[in-house]
Amino acid sequence: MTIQTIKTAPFDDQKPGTSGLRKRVTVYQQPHYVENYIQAIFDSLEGFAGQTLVIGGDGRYYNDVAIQTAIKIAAANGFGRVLVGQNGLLSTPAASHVIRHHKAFGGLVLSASHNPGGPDGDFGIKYNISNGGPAPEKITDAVYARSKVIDSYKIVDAPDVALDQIGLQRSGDMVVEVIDPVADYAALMETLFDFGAIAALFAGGFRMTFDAMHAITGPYAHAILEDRLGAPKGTVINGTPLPDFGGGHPDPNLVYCKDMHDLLMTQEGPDFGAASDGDGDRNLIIGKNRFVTPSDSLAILAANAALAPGYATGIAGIARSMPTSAAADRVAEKLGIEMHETPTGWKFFGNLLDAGRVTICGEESAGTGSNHVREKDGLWAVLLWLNIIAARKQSVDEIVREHWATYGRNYYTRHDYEEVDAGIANTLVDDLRAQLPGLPGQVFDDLQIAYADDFSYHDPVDGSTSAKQGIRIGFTDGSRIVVRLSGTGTVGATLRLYLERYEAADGRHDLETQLALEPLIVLAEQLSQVRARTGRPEPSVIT
Ligand code: VG1
Ligand code: CO
Repeated sequence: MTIQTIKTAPFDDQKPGTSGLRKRVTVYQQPHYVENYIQAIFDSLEGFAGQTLVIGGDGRYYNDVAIQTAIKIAAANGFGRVLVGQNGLLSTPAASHVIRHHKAFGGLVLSASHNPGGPDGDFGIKYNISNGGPAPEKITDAVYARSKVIDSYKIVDAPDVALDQIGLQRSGDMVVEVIDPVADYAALMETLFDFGAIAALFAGGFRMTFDAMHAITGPYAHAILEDRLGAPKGTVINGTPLPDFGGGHPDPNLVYCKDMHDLLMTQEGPDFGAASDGDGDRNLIIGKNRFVTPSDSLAILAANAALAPGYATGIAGIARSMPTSAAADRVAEKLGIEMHETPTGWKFFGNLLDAGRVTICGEESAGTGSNHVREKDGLWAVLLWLNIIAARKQSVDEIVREHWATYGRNYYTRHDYEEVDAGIANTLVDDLRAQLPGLPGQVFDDLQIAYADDFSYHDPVDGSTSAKQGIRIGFTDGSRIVVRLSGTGTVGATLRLYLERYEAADGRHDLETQLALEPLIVLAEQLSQVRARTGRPEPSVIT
């Protein structure tokens, strides 16, 4: 076997964000860009000689090229075995499961999640550790530091692997095993949920539509929903992964899934609609005449988890990202279990899950998951919803209304201002931060500020601190305004404004969300001047 050491010069922009290194495909296509980054990852790890590395991605443009490169660099660096999904495919949650199930040292997840794909779209690489979860900041910081000084990488001079052929091959001295991307994951789902009850639901005429958005969940949804659970053929739409996602934007929100939403608001439409994003870790849940806000979905799934066999003994605790609404907190309080508030990004849930302190985690960005893997999991959320619907024999709308009548409702919305000038966005956040000390106690109409801070997280398991995780302005009635900058964008800056108001169990639960939050929207503008400073009359996306 020939191991080549190739001289290279560092790039200055290989800083992993909220979820790996995401860049335009054209950035990744620069000579040595992929090689440098993967070598920087391996240079930041210890003890992987002879161990297993999992590789898979969401099938987007450049997946195939980057995977062949990754395999050759892994072989040259001394990994003993690579497990790779057939045709390079693995959803993010399935990759997490494969890492855990096969006791791998770690894995490379190739995805830019919900960002568009294709030659002009985005690409991404993320490293996950042996627990199956995204590498913690200690590692991502080390990777970035290494990437700034790297001067060579190692690669084997070997032919490409036939990614379409399941079974054993070699790259240099390293074993490469091409695996069925769905089998392990589908088997895991079967241990968690009452497949018999869900199959009976479909057999009884319950109808759903699942939009895989031409992305990774197609093969998983076909295999699980249609083949195993007996949902009629055609239940899964856009089920074949395409390198450019059919030209679409694989983000399962009300903007890109508007047609499904509108269908669910009609009498003729199905009973249940769901979708997942590019890499399969997000979920959209819509019942007939009822869109479920991700923050509410987290709370409802946690409150009802014990109805599924995998969680029948109850859950240990719940964790949510800071901008996610406090709806889940009320469930934790009632169940008498731990509740944790973490910074945005799944990597912060890993320690809590590993320590057994929480079972269910979620983010307002349509991510929910549990201790079954260490990533959020779109299909898992869909299956838990189906299990709950089957067990409670109620519609989504009834389940949501009963939840509010028990716990109260947290009206919630997120306003995104995408691709704004990075300088303006940073100054805006700096100026807002400077105002924080003077805000507590101030009254605006009937809203009184109780606290105002820049969120700093102290991990109770490893003792680490992550500062500057977003600005929180909390009010005495439980309302909140949160402002933070996205860490996943690839062009300019994206400002996220999160707004929340609590309405008690006996209060009004049928207001239109944007109207219910109007006073907070106005106050947020007054304090932050997002619209004035960016010159944007309205948000690019409202979720
Ligand atoms: C966004 C979401 C965050 C999510 C992250 C990755 O990050 O807000 O909740 O974990 O995307 O999700 P940011 O920094 O842009 O706000 V995914 O589905 O892109 O892996
Ligand atoms: Co995703």
